[in-house]
Amino acid sequence: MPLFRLHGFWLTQQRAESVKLVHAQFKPRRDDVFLVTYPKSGTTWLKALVFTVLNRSVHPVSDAGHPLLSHNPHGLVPFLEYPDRTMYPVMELEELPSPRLLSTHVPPVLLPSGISTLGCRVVYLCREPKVVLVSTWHYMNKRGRECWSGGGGGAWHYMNKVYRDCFTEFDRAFELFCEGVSLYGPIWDHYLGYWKQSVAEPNRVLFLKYDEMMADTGNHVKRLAEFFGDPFTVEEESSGIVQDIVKLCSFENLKKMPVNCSGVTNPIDGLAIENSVFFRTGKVRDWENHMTEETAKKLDRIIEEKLGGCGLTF
Ligand code: PAP
Repeated sequence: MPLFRLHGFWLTQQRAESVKLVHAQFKPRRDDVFLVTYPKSGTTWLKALVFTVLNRSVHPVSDAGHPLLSHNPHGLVPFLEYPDRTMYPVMELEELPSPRLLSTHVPPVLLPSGISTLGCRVVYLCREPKVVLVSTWHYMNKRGRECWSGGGGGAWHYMNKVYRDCFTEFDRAFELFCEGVSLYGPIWDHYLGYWKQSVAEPNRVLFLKYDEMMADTGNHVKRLAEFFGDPFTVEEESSGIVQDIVKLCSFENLKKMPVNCSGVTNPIDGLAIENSVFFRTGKVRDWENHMTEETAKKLDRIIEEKLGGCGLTF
């Protein structure tokens, strides 16, 4: 896929245009909350969890009309840079009422500067890099296949031909990833940028890991509520709300919901995406099915070296 470097990060031309527009035009508000991820690091899950925690008084978790029962999490927490901002103006975000819950995949250098100067809260979720690569590879292949079989416009035919040619070979995707060439990559610079921010400003930037969240989701739900200055009360805890949130947002529960089995979410680059593509296996060690121990060690070594003893490990 033709990628371009913007401030050290790889983006498609279309994505770069969108990101530049956001950088120039988006006006952060002090009470905005941003969910930030490298793609395929658990964005959908984080959106579900934070939306539910923050809106628990307006939308009780056990409510039969809870928005997560009828919406994919991406439909509840808009991205800054999607859909394509050359077609869907950044101004659309200005119409949202405060406090806004928004998300993005951009690295710190491409975030509108007001986000840090105003002190907006950021939750960053990262994931073991080998699994991110595997998840990305499946996603690209699936979307490419779907569009080839389902038809689509000229631009999509072009994009999908590119996906098909470049991404069906896992080995090639692995090589590129190791060179730092992937959408929003290098992944290590993305991780490092937010890691440093979380160390410098722990009350503003919360840094989470997918595997740890999977191992003890309940504790992470509590951490999120505390981070937003709205911890669960004793009454809430004894009512079992934390467990209810964990269950509502779990991979198994969301995956089987009709809206996520057959629905489509808001357009990315002008074309709707099937919600089911956001739910594949939700496993923590899925790389084992795709690479040998030796190959895995190669990427581990690169990641270790690039993170350079900053304290972030996988
Ligand atoms: P995005 O970055 O493209 O928006 P994102 O949600 O990060 O999507 O990627 C999807 C991954 O999150 C999938 O991982 P997999 O390919 O390894 O399976 C998907 O299964 C996983 N995922 C989606 N929802 C959940 C969830 N509720 N709990 C855990 N993992 C989830």
